[in-house]
Amino acid sequence: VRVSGAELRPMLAALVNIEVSPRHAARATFCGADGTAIDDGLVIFFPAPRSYTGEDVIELQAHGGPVVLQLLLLRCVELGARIAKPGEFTQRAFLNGKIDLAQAEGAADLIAASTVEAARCAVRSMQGEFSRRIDAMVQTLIDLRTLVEATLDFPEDDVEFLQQANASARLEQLRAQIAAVLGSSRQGSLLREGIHVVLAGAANVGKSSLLNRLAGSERAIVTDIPGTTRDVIRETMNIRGVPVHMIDTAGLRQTNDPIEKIGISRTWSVISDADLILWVSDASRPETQVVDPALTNDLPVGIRRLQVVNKIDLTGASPQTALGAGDEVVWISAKSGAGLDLLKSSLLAAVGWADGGSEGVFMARARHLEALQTATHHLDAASMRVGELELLAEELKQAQLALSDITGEFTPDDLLGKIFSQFCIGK
Ligand SMILES: Nc1nc2c(ncn2[C@@H]2O[C@H](COP(=O)(O)OP(=O)(O)OP(=O)(O)O)[C@@H](O)[C@H]2O)c(=O)[nH]1
Ligand SMILES: [Mg+2]
Repeated sequence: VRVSGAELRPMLAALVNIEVSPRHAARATFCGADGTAIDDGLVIFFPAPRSYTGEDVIELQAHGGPVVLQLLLLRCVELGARIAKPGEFTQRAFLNGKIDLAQAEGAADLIAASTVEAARCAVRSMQGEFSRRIDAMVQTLIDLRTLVEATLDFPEDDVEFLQQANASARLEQLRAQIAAVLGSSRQGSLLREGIHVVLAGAANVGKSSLLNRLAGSERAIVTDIPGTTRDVIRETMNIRGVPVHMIDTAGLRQTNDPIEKIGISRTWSVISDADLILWVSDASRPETQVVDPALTNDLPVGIRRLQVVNKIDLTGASPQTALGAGDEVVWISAKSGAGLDLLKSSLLAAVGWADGGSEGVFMARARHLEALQTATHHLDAASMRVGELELLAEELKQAQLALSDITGEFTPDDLLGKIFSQFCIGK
């Protein structure tokens, strides 16, 4: 049980039966209002400002069990506390200047991480690595702006002054830096959100078999009867550290079966939300390899496709990848497992995951990517305006504002509310 607030010493004195020295764990009896013992455990007191939230913090470690913890919580409430809102501890840490917004988000992402790689990236953001990169760019921007504004104030020195100060070169350097951070952040956002992959194709080609093989469990029913899968089946798996939400669907074919028809219409609806479609076909039935033209024509832009030719054990073909007409093609056997490593590599490459592990990758959220893109856009404009000082000054200013958004220097309250409400209670 964790309590944070101003002046918690009186509460501490009422809660435990001993004197507690700051930041030392001590064994204590947790006392009820009438002095009876609620539990026997560890207490740690962090006086302000050296605590997670920057306020006085009391941490009680009890034996657990819902009733004991409930009693302990009620006792704290009796002594003046209230139940925390989701993310409120971290929100206070942010408001008291202990961490910046990107670090707070790193904490939430660490808690929610679903793979080891994702956790590693999140902890780096939480410890401020991402923020430091952003802050360094903001600092460069401030320096550049100071130069430009000074030149504006003393027009007689004008452009030569800027040239002497190497303004263009510094601007170019900054653009390279932001491009690098944006690249690492895109990788990180894959780790955070996971990739949505849909298995689609004709009936009986082995979509469900492939799902089972990749998931390492008999998740979906497999039979030799075409039209086996009807409902959409979802399974989250970890492919080389990247969370992949794999969706198995009903095989697309003409049918009069009313249940299968519903399944096929569900297939179409999940296809439109995917990041990547694996179009599965049967090596021994070439007609299944023709990608449904409806799929090509009606797909929303931005959804990538990979063709997977399955059942190569039947034809004796060897596992390989090649560029077909537009799409990359991978030959595999869900039955023998041949070609699966190739498929995993192609799948990750198709969504932009650079296979080099998570080193240097930042756990970015959509709002970070947006801010980085906005800043890039203004810096691009700035680099074409080096001769027009007023416009240059304005573009640099906008770029700085966009970047500062990431660490939360000027973040509006409603956005803060939204960010912290996504945390769990007690964090
Ligand atoms: N020889 C061989 N058979 C396979 C392979 N993959 C799947 N099969 C067989 O193909 C048949 C259909 O497999 P499923 O995984 O149910 O195919 P599906 O595409 O999900 O079929 P629907 O759900 O009906 O659309 C089953 O008998 C599988 O055992 C493979 O790589 N090699
Ligand atoms: Mg199936």
